[in-house]
Amino acid sequence: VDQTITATAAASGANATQRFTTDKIGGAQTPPERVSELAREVLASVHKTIRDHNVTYDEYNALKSWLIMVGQDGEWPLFLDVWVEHVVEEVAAQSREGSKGTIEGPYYVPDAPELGFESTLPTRDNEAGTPLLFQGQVRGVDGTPLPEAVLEIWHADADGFYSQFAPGIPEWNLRGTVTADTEGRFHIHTVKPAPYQIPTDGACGKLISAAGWHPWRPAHLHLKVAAAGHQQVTTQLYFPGDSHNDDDVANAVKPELILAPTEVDGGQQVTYDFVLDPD
Ligand code: MBD
Ligand code: FE
Repeated sequence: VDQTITATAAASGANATQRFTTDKIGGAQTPPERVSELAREVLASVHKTIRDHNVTYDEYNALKSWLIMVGQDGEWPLFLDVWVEHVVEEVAAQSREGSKGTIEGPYYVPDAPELGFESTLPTRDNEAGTPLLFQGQVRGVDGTPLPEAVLEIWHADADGFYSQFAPGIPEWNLRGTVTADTEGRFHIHTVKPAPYQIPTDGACGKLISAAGWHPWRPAHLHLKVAAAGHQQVTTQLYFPGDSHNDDDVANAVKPELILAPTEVDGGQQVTYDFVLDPD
């Protein structure tokens, strides 16, 4: 597939920046005292690093030009979701007892095609990858099934690319909004995603190579699971044996999120149940 040739950091960064500004801006106003305290502390930790390491003017200018490049490449969503979001998620989830969640990442798109409780995600003819049946049940913390729970699911294809962010993939490929049955059950047919490599030709890639890190995330399914009267959980599910489950560049793997698929005729099958906290 020639996506590997045409997918660029700047193009997927521009798409992710556009998505973010459309979907996520306009939350509650942060009071000035809190802005002041948080900004002061972040700046103080930068100042401390400079003093502790005798940072030079050359290094300061390298940082400045790299920050400019992050913006030019549209990689602020990627940079923040890879290196910062996992701690925001950790803090946000502190008081929840239902299913573990993890970060959303930069590639969620709302309003994916609506599908029934037993369905196949939009795929191309001859979509590459091992067929996967992902099924389970959504329940409350007391074990009650949650009828008509809604599962939004999105994931990369077998080349590691996301529709609407990499070029040449149909708009809603491997994205869907699945409504569970009256017992909260769902059966979703898709293909296994490939491990994801964050773009190496943009600012984030430059940081990774300059620091001698690696750009990989383990293969994963993204989900948002919601039901009336319950808190939505945003999560990702991973596959056993992926070498990056232990060193995800985005630090978003938790043991509870690793699936246990079995081999079946023509592919793999896995059951994973979700538990949602009340509102
Ligand atoms: C991804 O696919 C992803 O899920 C995250 C968190 C960051 C970058 C790419
Ligand atoms: Fe992802």
